[in-house]
Amino acid sequence: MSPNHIGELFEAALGGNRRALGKLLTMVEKQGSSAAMVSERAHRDAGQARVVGVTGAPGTGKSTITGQLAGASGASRPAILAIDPSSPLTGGAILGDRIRMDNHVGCGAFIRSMATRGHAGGLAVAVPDAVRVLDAAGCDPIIVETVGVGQVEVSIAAAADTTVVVVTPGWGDAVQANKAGLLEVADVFVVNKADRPDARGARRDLELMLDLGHRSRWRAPIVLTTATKAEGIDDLWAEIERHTAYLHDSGELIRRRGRRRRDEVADRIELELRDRVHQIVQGEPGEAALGRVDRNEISPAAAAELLLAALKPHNPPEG
Ligand SMILES: Nc1nc2c(ncn2[C@@H]2O[C@H](COP(=O)(O)OP(=O)(O)O)[C@@H](O)[C@H]2O)c(=O)[nH]1
Ligand SMILES: [Mg+2]
Repeated sequence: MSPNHIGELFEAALGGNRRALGKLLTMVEKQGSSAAMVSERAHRDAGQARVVGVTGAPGTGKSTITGQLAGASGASRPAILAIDPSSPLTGGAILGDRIRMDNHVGCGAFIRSMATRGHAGGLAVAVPDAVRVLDAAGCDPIIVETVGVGQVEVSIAAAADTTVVVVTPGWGDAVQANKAGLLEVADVFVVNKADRPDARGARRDLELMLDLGHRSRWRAPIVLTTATKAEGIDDLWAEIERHTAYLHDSGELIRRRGRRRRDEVADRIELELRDRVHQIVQGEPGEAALGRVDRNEISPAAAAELLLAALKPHNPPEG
């Protein structure tokens, strides 16, 4: 793919062409040879959109809320990025999500599902790129839905300007969210399925946990919603906007985005190194060194030392 062609796709995407936008997203999703060029081009124009992460346990209502939020934002070009960490196996679930969202999205939001190919670490670089592409294409807000179960998923959800954590009444959901590390990353809490008994109890549990762990200047508000009836969604959007204003006024937005870029660079290096480690270990030098370990000629430590030489740069990187 030539830079010219990529430039044309961006022009078209900016003009509202969904197919062009879809093509660009496919390129960064695959992280193939064109991804770096797309990322580069997107980075120049990105930084305008509000990025909202929505996370929580499966079935809490994230997709329903996400679809509703896109509408409540009143924006002309909202985008939804639904991340499924367990993909090939649950392709059906993605489709289900899509249909559920489409039912609620009356605002013509651009919706895209993204799956991990191979290891979850790939998402840590593909998702920031996808957000960048949507941003450069003029989408705003960009709402990223992830299942808040693993470390990678939680960190992806937290790589937003505003992170919304969804829990439901009962079953010690708040406690589970705490265990998953979701309490620390929440800027706004949602107790969804407020049509069920004891939604207020769930709010009280959250308040107590927040009292214990509260540190920063921003205290995460708790909003009760019944997403299937669109109840509380306007309040939720209002809290997200209040948080956006806080981010701007406090200077936290600049700090947060800076941290995010630094994390992304580190994630990219880590991913690249991990690939190279696999290549080295599975390649000829690796086989040879491992053979010597098997024959008790050298220790695993010595083998690692030998193979590490292949990773070390001959010249220090240029700043
Ligand atoms: N009773 C009730 N059910 C809801 C509510 N919000 C979502 N649901 C249902 O919960 C199920 C899971 O919703 P979904 O949005 O797919 O959750 P996700 O897995 O977190 O994305 C669906 O059957 C929804 O219709 C709500 O406010 N009240
Ligand atoms: Mg979902």
